[in-house]
Amino acid sequence: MEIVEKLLNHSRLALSKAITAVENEYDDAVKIMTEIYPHTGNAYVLGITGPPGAGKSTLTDGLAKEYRKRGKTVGIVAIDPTSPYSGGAILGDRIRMMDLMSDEGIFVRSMATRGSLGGLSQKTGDAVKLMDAFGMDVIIVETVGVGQSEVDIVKTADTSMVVVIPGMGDDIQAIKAGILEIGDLFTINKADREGTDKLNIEIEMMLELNPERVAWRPPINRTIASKGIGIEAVIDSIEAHKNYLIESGRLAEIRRARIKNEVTAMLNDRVNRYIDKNVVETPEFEETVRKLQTREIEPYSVVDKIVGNVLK
Ligand SMILES: Nc1nc2c(ncn2[C@@H]2O[C@H](COP(=O)(O)OP(=O)(O)O)[C@@H](O)[C@H]2O)c(=O)[nH]1
Ligand SMILES: [Mg+2]
Repeated sequence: MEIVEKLLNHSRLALSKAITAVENEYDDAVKIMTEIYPHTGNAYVLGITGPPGAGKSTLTDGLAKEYRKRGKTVGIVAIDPTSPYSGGAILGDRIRMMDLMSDEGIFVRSMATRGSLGGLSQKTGDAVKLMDAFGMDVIIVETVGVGQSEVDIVKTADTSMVVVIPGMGDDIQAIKAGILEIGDLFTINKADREGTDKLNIEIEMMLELNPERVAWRPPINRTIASKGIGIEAVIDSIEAHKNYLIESGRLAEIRRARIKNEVTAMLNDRVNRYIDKNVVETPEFEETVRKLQTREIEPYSVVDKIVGNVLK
């Protein structure tokens, strides 16, 4: 396909159009992804999650700039609905991003969260693959750590970073549910605020309680992202984690698990669509539901029969 050839030849416009095709499920999206696939698997994927307003986007800006200094190209996929990368950016943020936009080695894209998060997870994966094929060395996926699906998105990264900030009230309790377990590294942003030491101790204690963390102990970094302070140490930690993953053989395992998850999700999606179209949305099914309601039949045999037919 022409668009794929252009993308592989570093056309930013083609990359942008390809992501739009995937995002809106245009007819050529599947064909694009099919042709792109052999060219993927080279980028390092960093997931960043944390509560809204923690400074994830500010931190992402800083990390991207630092990666550029180190000679790496960077793709950014932002799935934060309040992200300054989105159309609803406030002026200050927009200016901040303009900085990044003018650099050819950086490509920023926000994904709309409309529609289901399940679908979003696949679209995010596709956007990452497109940036990967385009040739970005590092791809940063930023998402708000609020729901399970968002956490799942970050889980598929090679390295997952959890951003926390002091003074969130019940500090650790507020973020404990779900997202703390996935952190390969922790960044305490807004370290210019009171409560940073306390939060640091709390995270350390929590990591102490997690017996699974023996081979890799998640480092805790402190940053003041708005001033660009502490960014280099974060990148050093990411590199250290990457080296650990490579040397321990974990990176290959993580990537295998990611592929397995992706293809399983694709299979489920395809089967669900087939059943919706050929079973659920038929007049016979309405009749079946009526008979179930009057207890003329029971659902277990109905399901057995339908699955038997589908498998034929
Ligand atoms: N005081 C302080 N403010 C920060 C820091 N980092 C970011 N901010 C501000 O926090 C607000 C939210 O940042 P943003 O990056 O959009 O957060 P996100 O929702 O996690 O992506 C913005 O006004 C930033 O300027 C920091 O280290 N210290
Ligand atoms: Mg953001």
